[in-house]
Amino acid sequence: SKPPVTVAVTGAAGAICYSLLFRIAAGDMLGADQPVRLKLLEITPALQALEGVVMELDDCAFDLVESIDIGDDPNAIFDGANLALLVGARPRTKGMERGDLLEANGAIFTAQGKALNDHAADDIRVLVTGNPANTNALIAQRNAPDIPAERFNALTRLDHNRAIAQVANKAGVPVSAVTNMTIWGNHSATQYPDIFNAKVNGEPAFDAIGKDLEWVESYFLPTVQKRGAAIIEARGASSAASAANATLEHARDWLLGTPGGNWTSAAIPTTGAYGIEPGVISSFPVTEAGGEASIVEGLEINEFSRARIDASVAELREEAEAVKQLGLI
Ligand code: NAX
Repeated sequence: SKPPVTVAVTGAAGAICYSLLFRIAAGDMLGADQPVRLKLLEITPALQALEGVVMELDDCAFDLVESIDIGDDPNAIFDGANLALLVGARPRTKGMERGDLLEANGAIFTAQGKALNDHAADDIRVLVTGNPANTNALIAQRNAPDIPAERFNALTRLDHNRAIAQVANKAGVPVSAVTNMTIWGNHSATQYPDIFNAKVNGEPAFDAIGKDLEWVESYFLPTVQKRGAAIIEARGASSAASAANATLEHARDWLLGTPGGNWTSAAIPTTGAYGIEPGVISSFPVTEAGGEASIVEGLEINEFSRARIDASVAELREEAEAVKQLGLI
């Protein structure tokens, strides 16, 4: 059988991981023939709860799981990791300003970036789900100078999947008919889901929704941008199973490849493509194979899209500037 892949996951006792870990262990991420070693990081007060999660993983007797280690030291947990899924983060609590949030997460992601730099395997790939995901990924990246910069991604796949679901519903087609969706920019309310380059049954998605610009502007964009808040409102808790699914799909496509003729959305270090200068981690349309992502170049960006992409990238630059001022990068 194949040699095992070592997967480190942070925030392992949290809500997203309560779904994510079981699906990784079942083979949904790396395949039904790929054994995994799980290394799970939590903060000290959550280790007892994590022990309970591990008891449940044990009780599934997943054939693919070779070992499970837990701990509160990132240096030990990231040791030998081939893939790190950074899900744990400090949530925004009442009265917390944006600067406080960036600072609290800065402490986490500087330490984790350094630990990855010093201990992860040479082929390490790092995906940040914990919010503010793009800027947390930037902080980790800048604190890991020995790891190639493009190995740090942030999650916008949930936004991507949400956008597909909305277009499918409007066009009256199954989700499988919707392809070539793109989320541009930040995983925040400024993100831009691009219907103009998306397709429905291979034809322009904008045509398939009856060229209804009013729907795009007043319903589609805000629904995708504010979906997280709508889930909290309805469920009384933030999206967990769908966020776990998106994290898993991002990692799967990154390592195993995107299907031909389609692309996905991933927040990756900017390269200058589409006039977006290096220095932030922004979402793009990407094709992937064997752990490498390439931006899909040459898509037409209309004026409506351009303004919104630029606004979201401007927000990313503000966040990067704020963490620079705090001395985190
Ligand atoms: P939970 O609060 O249920 O779990 C987070 C866990 O992380 C907790 O158990 C906590 O103890 C742990 N943790 C905190 N600091 C840590 C550290 N330094 N090292 C290791 N573990 C640490 O949150 P959950 O619902 O699982 O969400 C996790 C993160 O995902 C949050 O930051 C959330 O905002 C973010 N999300 C990102 C999404 C995206 O699309 N990028 C969507 C879903 C979600 O909102």
